[in-house]
Amino acid sequence: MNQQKRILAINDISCFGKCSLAAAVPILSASGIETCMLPTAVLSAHTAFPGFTFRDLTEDMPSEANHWQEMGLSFDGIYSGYLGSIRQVAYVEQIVDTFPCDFVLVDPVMGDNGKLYTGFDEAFAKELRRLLTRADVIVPNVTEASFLAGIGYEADTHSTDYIATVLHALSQYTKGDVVLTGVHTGKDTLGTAVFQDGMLHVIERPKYDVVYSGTGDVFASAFAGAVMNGKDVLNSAELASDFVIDCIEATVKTSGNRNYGVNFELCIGKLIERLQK
Ligand code: PXL
Repeated sequence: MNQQKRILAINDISCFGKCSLAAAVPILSASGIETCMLPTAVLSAHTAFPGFTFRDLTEDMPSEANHWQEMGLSFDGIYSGYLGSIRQVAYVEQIVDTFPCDFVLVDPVMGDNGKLYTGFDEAFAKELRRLLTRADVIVPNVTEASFLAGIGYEADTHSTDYIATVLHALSQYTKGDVVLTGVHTGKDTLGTAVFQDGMLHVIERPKYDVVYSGTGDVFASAFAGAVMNGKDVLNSAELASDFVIDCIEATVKTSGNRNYGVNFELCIGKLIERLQK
């Protein structure tokens, strides 16, 4: 019998830009987890690059899931990220209902720095809320959390009151734990707020002047890998925060363009070490 854990990763293929499945698959592999992929769209490059091509794969999703069902496939975890159309929310819900598993992770990919990414709007945010009810853990950044909660985005430093208000509002929509990334805890610090079993923990790390795209996907993938290896939500969020910092430090040394993402490939060895601790 194959005892290796298997996760279903629902995300796009951005052919260039080191995000989505291009980050999830190698990071989950390094974590010892088999990944079954459900691509939501194929883009020439992620949407921060003007002129990107976009092939919507919504129509393929139900037949792919049907085939897995016919094959008798099962998953230990399901991890959803960037969805290519509003209709995909309902398909992901069906998939979660069809393939019961121990761990459903929803990364409500929609925006960052107070703005929605190209292609998303408030209607999408409202639809995506439904998926939160099926999640064991959600990993929004502060922008995504504010759109989901229907609360204005606070720029600059995020006060403890603001974070508590957002988490409280989100708790209407999910019973799962919330791992809130990109919290500006201070001038020189960046935090991750973990709301686990009613308790709030804040993981604080040094802030870098540079902001790279795709770090949310790197975080969520490392987090998923750690949970699938039996670590609890808080330890997994700490591991993922430290891994993102490893990646940023490696990137600052080797590249400059923020849209090119982080050089996580150079840090895979460190990820494996962190998982073994
Ligand atoms: O990293 C988030 C992300 C995922 N997928 C696509 C994106 C983005 C962010 O811009 O454009 C296609």
